[in-house]
Amino acid sequence: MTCRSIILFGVLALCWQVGCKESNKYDSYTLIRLFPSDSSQIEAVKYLEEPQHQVEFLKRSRGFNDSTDILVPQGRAQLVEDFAKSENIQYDLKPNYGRSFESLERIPRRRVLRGFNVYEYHSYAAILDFIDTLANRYPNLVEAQNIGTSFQGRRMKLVKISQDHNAGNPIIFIDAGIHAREWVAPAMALYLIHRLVNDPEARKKELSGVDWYILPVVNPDGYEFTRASKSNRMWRKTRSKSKAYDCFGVDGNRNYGFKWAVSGVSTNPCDKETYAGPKPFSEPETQMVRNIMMDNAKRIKLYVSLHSYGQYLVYPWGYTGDFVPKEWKKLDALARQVSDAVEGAGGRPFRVMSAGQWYPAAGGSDDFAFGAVGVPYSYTMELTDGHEFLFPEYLLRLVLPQFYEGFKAFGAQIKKEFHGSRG
Ligand code: 0X9
Ligand code: ZN
Repeated sequence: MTCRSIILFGVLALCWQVGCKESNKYDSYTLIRLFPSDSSQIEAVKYLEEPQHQVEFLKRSRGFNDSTDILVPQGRAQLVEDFAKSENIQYDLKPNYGRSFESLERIPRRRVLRGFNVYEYHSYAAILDFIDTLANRYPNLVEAQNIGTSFQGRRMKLVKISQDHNAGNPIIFIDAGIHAREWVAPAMALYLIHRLVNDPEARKKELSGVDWYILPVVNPDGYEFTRASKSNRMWRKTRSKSKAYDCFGVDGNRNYGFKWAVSGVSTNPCDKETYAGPKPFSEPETQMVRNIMMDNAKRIKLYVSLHSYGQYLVYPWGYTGDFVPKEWKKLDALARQVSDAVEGAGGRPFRVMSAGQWYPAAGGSDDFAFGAVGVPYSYTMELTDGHEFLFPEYLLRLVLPQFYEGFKAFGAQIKKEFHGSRG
């Protein structure tokens, strides 16, 4: 080892232990929460979506008791404030937003001796390890199916939990983490796996007559990217490389092949948020989810895509807010049952509506499952509200068990309606 490499190694080791100051472009950004209260104010806020304002939209509001949250670079916050004042829109501010990014949660911890703590955020390698360990320990209950590799070559595994894989039971298919920065979604999927496998009650109820297929991280490349540095923490898309431009990533939830790109998408590969991709299913990650759906089309009775944040539970259509499917009452009623169950466990209720009534955006997995595959119940679940995408790790212990009650309600309905009905 040369003298220089010894010093470098020493510095890295020290950083690993005490944490080093990492430059983060979001340190100087301001989080602005706008509270538009009627449709004309909601309409006015759309003006900020024009690219010259350099505003990043974290969450859109429908106007009732909810905020539109945006991140604004240094020097532009005043313009947005002036705009809000001129439109009479209430707002609040959080300057130096990036300073609140927690770095500890990304430091690899020594987990080998402690096992896998479901109330922590994990690396993708640790997640795969957890899945393999369960599949080895409970071979009759858990199957880890290899479904392919991500753009950057990460292995993807579908976790199939069933007391009888040959019984042809109705399937509940859950995925999470299509959006890289929404860390609480994979955490929920992993907690769900943990409860279904380790809670003896689940074998008597949730797993009796119903199979659960869970894909905990749809976009592992993006997920690992958000873990790599603080300035990557707000990444949303995949990490594929655009052929024509020097830009990366597609919004996986605009990439599904049903009414692709008809609303709420960007056609610019360099757009940070909602680029729909060069064509439907351009991404290996969305192709894999599509294949799971198509291969099990007859048996999947419920599909839930886990996202964060905003505490919304929305159903098709997402591509339009002008109308809802004729089955909307059933979709709406089950969503309300789930919301009630979560509230009954001390959690916050969900805002229930069609996705398009929240804001229209085409190419979502929920619309594809419902419209193209024929899954009778299909939802996008936006977990948590407050803390934006930075939901603190210490609160997982509180909210994950509350959300689990919602999944029990989902399970009960699917069993009641479809068990024994065969397709
Ligand atoms: O915009 C999205 O993809 C989802 N919200 S998020 O903040 N997690 O990005 C909502 C998707 C709802 N479904 C459809 N629009 N199809
Ligand atoms: Zn999302």
